[in-house]
Amino acid sequence: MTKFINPGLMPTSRRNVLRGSLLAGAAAMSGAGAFAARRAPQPLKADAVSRSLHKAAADQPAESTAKPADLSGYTRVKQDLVAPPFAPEHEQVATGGPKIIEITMVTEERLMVVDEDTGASVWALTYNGSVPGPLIICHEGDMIELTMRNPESSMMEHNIDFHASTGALGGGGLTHVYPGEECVLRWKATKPGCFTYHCAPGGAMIPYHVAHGMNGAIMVLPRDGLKDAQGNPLRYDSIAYIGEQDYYLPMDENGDYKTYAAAGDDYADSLEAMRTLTPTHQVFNGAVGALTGENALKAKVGETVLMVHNSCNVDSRPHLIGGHGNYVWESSFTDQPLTGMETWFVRGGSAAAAMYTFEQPGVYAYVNHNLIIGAMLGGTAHFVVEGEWDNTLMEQVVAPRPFTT
Ligand SMILES: [Cu+2]
Repeated sequence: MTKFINPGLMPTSRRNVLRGSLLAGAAAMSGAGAFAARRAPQPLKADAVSRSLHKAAADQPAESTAKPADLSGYTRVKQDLVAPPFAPEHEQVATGGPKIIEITMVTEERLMVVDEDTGASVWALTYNGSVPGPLIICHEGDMIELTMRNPESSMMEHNIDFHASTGALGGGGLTHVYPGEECVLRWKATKPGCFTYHCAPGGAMIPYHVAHGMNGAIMVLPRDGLKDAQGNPLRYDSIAYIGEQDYYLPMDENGDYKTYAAAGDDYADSLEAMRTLTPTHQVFNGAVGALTGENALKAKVGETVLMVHNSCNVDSRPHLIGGHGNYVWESSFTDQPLTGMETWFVRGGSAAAAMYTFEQPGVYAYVNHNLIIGAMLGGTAHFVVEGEWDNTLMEQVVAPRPFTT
């Protein structure tokens, strides 16, 4: 049955819209996509009329000539997602055949303190309550089957665009969920590497949601694991998952950060602040100090850490002060890794991985080496490393003392 879903544009069917075939192209990015036209993005809860329109469209019989996916040969497993900076349980080298990995995400809107010193706060838009959203890990050839739920208490619609996936705006066209709705999306991970994912409801709502924390990363490992340029296996002992988040928090005429009663109430003020392209904060894992002090990352001398760095919106230049990126994958895991890097690059709209084996104990600062961002906007994490000092690598031959000429 054909339904006129987006009056004034073109007749279509529910299934065509679900497949995202109408969403490809610039129109969708400007907010004029099929969903955006039918269910205009808005900061407040969907009104009754638009919700019933959506329900009516959902009741239409699906029309498609596409063949059902052949799922034979896949094993179903569940992956329990965990909050950053941790990684879910996973194998570095895949055993058995390809898997359908079932995950669940809840789109949670929550008030978060960004900087305790100034009282800056944000109604964060999140996947599973954290900024960044949880790290997902699979192997090339696996399928991700995501159940996404938007609680009835939410003020906004949400969706998800996986940069690692293929088609339908990265799944964004198939996953718009209003408060009280859920959806299931399955997609095949065909490209090994680290990739960002983010909410993309349409128009200015895309950067609004991303700049309110609604982004995260997936790591798609080669089935036989990571390798160096000669094909030798590279293994890590632990993962540190770091999400760089730029915030544009509105201030009042006195220069104090404004507070809002509910998610979305800051929409107009935020858009004005975002237009400056000048973040008030650029933090790791949601807030100033989220990965320093008591929250610092822990490691031991001899431990190999894989640092997975997600930056959905802004370019970043991570640097481990006192250490290096022994192996760095800014692009596909099938590309040869960069080696011995002092600073590496995370393109805004992507995620990258860097591997390092700690050789000295002490505190290492992992920073955005735009040091204005690292030191003044919040882009710093700390590794606290235990172990024995190696005087061959470094020794304080003379401690600071007065001198005479
Ligand atoms: Cu969203």
